[in-house]
Amino acid sequence: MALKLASILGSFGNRSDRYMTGGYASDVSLEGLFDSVTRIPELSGVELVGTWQLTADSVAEVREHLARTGLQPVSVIPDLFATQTWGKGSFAAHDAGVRRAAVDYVNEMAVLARAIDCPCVCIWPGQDGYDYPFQADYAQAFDWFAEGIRACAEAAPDVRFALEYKPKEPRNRSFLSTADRSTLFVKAIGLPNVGVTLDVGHALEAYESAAESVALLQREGLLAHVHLNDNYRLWDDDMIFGSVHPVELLEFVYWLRRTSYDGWCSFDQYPYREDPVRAIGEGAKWFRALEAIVEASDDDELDQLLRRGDAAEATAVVRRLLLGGGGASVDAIGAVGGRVEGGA
Ligand SMILES: [Mn+2]
Repeated sequence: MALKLASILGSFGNRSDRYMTGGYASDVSLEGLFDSVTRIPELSGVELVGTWQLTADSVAEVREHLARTGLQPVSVIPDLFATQTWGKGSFAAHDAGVRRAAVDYVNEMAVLARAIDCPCVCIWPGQDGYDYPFQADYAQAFDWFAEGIRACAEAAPDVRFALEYKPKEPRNRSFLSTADRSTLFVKAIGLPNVGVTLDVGHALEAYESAAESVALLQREGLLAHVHLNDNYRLWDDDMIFGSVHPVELLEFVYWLRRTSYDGWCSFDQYPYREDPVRAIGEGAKWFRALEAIVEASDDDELDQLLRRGDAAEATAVVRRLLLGGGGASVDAIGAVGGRVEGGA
């Protein structure tokens, strides 16, 4: 079964950074954004960001475009990062008024999500973190953050809240930084409709094995949403999925399948200088290609591979899966594995 693929809608619009503040392209209308997504046949869903695409004023127009294109609303991402109110934090801001405003705003976004029949609110608390030593009371911030998310999740028990971790940027250090810490946060919140968004690029940047993070989050029943991209590991480059780390991403896709993940996988690429339809379309082809390799592989063989834990055999199997018959044959690998198996 192929996993459902979507994209963040704004990636098809103008893209800016702190140098090219006006953006590398031109602004695109909501209609144009939706039309771009329909040009990638692998995609069947979209994610909408508050302020930029989904507000009380735009909800009727969004509904029209969803109906017109047949695209599914996958998640709504409250804008907790691009509005000046949140410049020094949202759920974990020092200012109690800002913390209350974050809860109120996310409550409103849950209502808008319902209004477009979207089951998930993906919370990326990008401004909740710190930049300098002695700037944050870490224990207090943890409690503030958990209290705020708990209030939102209790107010909308029919909506799934997926917390997206990222080690840094825009803050030098984020509070919600890793899969492990996200697990701690979600367990402290203790509500069934709160889970985790695994952005594969954020996992790489956090020096995680994205596959291991899938395994951990699925073991805890917490994997609620997935974002797809790639990077060079030092920064959230948001590059074409598969372009830099095909071996690790093969393992990542394998573990999505092995743990029976059946949620959405949504592209969170940010093609600064590339044509978005081509760049995100290429990511979709990489995902489907890796998925096809996993589909065609022998489940028992890979089970046994993991059981044996033999490094050279593991790389030989990866080489064969990715590069085909030019590598070691299955039989040759089996001979190595067979010898080890006797002692296991
Ligand atoms: Mn993301």
